[in-house]
This record gives sequence, structure tokens and C-alpha cells, in this order.
Amino acid sequence: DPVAAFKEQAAIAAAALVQDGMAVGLGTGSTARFVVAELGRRVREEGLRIKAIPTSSVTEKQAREVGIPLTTFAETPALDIAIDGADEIEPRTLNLIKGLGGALLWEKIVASAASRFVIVADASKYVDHLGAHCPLPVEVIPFGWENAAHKLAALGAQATPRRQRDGSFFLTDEKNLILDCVFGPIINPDALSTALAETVGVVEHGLFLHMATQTITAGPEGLRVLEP
Ligand code: DER
Repeated sequence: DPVAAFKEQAAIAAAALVQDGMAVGLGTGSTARFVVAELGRRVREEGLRIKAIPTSSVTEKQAREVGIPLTTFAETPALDIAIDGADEIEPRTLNLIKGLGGALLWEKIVASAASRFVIVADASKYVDHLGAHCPLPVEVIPFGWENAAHKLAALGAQATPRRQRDGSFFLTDEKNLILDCVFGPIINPDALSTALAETVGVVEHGLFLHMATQTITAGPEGLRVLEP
């Protein structure tokens, strides 16, 4: 799978940024999986000394399996670096859409706690306008979610609650719902981000604006490192 090879290439390059003594945020998704695997290899084979906070129960499980020592915000309130994937990357601003993996709330908390927020992806994630290819995931409290969906429709979204394969509602690690919101190309993401944050019942959303400090992508043209 050539895309998986690109994801792994970007992930290994990003994992090389992690140094002894760092507190690291571990992302969620198929690209972040390669980062966790590589950091585990470095811990086991090179004796890399790190402590990590995972962005999902899925990543926590993988981190334990590969031998990465875990910490908590109680013990480590601030992180040196967080490395995570993205669903869309706007190359000019490094603004992102994240959340297709269902972990956007913990991902945004971990990203906001880190001095450096490095995005890893295959080159297909670049877009001219956020919202071009992906819905915008919005995490909402289950109580009154139908009204939140109604408010999101007024903002121009086609809001659909994410379901599991068995048809039941997908629940995040915080036991909230995700509404996948099709907005189409988002011309003013800052304005939408503010409107979403002010929508009662919305916990967090997948617009990660002005947060990424670097993106590392791999594709047919090779490895590409961008900074805002
Ligand atoms: O949910 C997320 O934001 C994840 O980072 C994820 O969607 C990135 O996807 P991928 O690395 O599996 O392509």
C-alpha cells in the first residue's frame, strides 16, 4: 500500500524530533500508529527516555504494547511535543481539519498542552480550502444533540450523528457524540470556529486553527516539511 508507505515515512521523520527527557503527546489514526510504533522501537532499542500522554484509549493500548512509558496531566501538565495526523491540511496556514478518527477532543487538549504540535500525513491531505474533501467532525453532549444539530444546520452544515457498524451512536472516549458536518469549502474557518465554540452543546470541533507548528508529509515528490 503506497499510501501507508508514505504515512510511515512521514511518521519516522517526525519521531526523530523526539529527544531524551521529552514529554510527548501521542496522536490517533493510521499515521499516528506509525509514530507510536517508531517511538516504541526507539525506547526499546535505543533506550530513548520519554513519557507520553495518548490522545485516545486506542493509542494508549498501542503505546503500552510497544513499551512507551505513559504519564498523565496530573504528573505532567505541559508537553514538549505532540505528534498527530490530520484529515485535511491547508498548506498556506497549516490550518487543519481533524477528527475522522473520533479523538478530536483529547487530540486538541493534548495539542494545546504541547510547545510543538507536529502533523504527520501523506501528501493527499493537502487542500486549497478546509472542508473540500472531508466533513467537519463536531463533538456534542448527548443531551439535546438534536438541537445542536439544528443549530449547526443554521450555520450551513448537513449534520449527521456518527454511528458504529451496528447502527448505534459512536461514543467518544468522553462518551460524547460526534456530528459529522458537511459544510463544503470553508472560506472563513476562523469565523466558523468561533460560531461553533459559541454553540451551546458543542464540546469541541475539528478545526485546528493556528495550532500546528510544523507539518511533515510524504508523497510521490518525497518528504516535505512545512512551517507556518
Ligand atoms: O482523527 C484524527 O484527527 C486523526 O488524526 C486521523 O483522522 C488522521 O487520519 P489518518 O492518519 O488515519 O489518515
